[in-house]
Amino acid sequence: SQKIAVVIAEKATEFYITKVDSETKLFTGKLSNVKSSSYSSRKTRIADFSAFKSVGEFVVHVSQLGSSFPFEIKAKVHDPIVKASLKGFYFQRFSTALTQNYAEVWSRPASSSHEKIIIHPSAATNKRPAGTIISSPRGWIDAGDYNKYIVNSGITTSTLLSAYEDFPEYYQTLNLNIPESKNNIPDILDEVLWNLRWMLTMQDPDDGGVYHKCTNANFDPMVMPHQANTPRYMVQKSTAAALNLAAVAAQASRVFQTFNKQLPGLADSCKNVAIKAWTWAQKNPSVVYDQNKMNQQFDPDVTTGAYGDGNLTDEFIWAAAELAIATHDASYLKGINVQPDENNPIPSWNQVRLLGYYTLIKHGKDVAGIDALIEALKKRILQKADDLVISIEHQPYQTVMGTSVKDFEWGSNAVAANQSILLLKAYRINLNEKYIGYALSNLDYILGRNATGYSFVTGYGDQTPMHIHHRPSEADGIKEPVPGLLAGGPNPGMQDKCTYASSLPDEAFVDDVCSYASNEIAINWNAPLVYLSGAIEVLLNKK
Ligand code: 9MR
Ligand code: 9MR
Repeated sequence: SQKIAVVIAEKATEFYITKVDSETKLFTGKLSNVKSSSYSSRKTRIADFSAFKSVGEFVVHVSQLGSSFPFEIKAKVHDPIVKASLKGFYFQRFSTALTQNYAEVWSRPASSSHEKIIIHPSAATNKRPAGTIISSPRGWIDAGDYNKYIVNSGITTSTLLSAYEDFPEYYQTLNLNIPESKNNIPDILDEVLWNLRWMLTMQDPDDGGVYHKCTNANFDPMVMPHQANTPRYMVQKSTAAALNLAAVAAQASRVFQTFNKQLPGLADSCKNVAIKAWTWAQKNPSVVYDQNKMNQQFDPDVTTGAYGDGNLTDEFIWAAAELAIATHDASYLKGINVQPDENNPIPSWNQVRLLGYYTLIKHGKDVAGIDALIEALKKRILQKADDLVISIEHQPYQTVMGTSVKDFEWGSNAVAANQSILLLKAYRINLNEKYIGYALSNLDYILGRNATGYSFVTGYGDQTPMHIHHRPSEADGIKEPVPGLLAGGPNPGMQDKCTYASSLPDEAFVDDVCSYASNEIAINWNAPLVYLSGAIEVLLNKK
């Protein structure tokens, strides 16, 4: 595939490549014309050595300027990233001990604090009055904190399920060395099950409503999971939570159908859960989670992540799409405006419209009467993909990421990964290989071809975050952070008010544990990295 390096210098004109400990020039090339950044005074030139095809470890040099970090050219070069980013989910598991044979130096004791969850007054019903104790174990902790939020779990779990659905042969062979590796279910699905089983506990079996989150009142201090023992609550049901569970449970029912032997009844119960959650949302279409308002009404106040979202039209589209496919019943789409329009934001925890579109495009042929809709959706996705890449030639790092200043938000690295997923979905529609190259540009961005020079995946790269905002990594006494976790990335919002070396949109990142706005990790950021790196592995090896 394309091999390029970015040289930050206006004057240089040539580059060459050597082995790591050698001066023999193996390849010489001319640098491109100057590219300017729209965010800083930085000028770059591109060293393109795609024509150099030797396998090995090399360095790029520019006379009088310096040398790159060593890098490898070989087949399956992203395979370690796929495995590590998936294994990152194992490290986020709650309620279980991580033992040395799977977790190496990052082993840790189990925590039982999610086995006794108190119904918060905001979530009280006749059958489950405030103070009732229920159990809600398992699941992945959201991020650097020890709480579990249905909304963010939704897109995360769905993205991993989609990675499997889109590339099943690849994931069937992937061994992550997790406790379930020897069962006859692909490891990626075993990992999904750890969270799915938790998500199912978030539904009130009585009315089908879904609690927004399972959380303590205030964020824990920087301690290990088994030391985080303040009371945990089930907080207020919300429409967003119901629709997230409806969508994920419907998708899970489809995926686990073929594993009915290993997991008897799971697919059917997921379908029932999805329908019940959907029915609740139909009856309660606008129960927004507004944490401030809730705190005015109920005690104790809850100050952890809100994942509040005032606009639920996209959640309805996503859940309706998943249910229509899971039940082969197009009537779920009735009464909802599924028609594509101009407004198709890149997926994130509060923008899930495209997740519904991806599913309809892939599986819609199973449902009668929606052919015209699917054609319209395909056109929209292709249009969106073409819009994303329109100015890539002029970009200083030659990445799709960063063409708009809006890309640099809290968790910007997930914006990059989700842009690439969109590009790969476009590739699946018309098989135009240019989209694979564009998608790869953002994987390169995440792994170091960006204005900070950081590879944002812990443990992978020569310059990679050492001080992520992640309680286990901070409290375990091990120098290296838990590996395979994706830091948030540049975020000029700098909401944490830490000291950053730069506030420029593409450079506002600091490798400091203080910085939860640029250097936390989160499950909804790791999942699209799994999808992207896995897809790239599959698609480049096919060529
Ligand atoms: O650790 C918390 C992190 O997981 C959240 O993303 C972040 C924003 O909600 O908040 C962090 O907690 C901080 C709190 O908001 C303010 N006091 C300091 C806490 C972290 O050190
Ligand atoms: O990723 C979330 C980001 O979009 C929000 O702007 C931010 C503030 O509400 O919260 C982020 O999510 C955090 C969550 O609230 C608590 N756990 C850590 C998450 C990642 O920082």
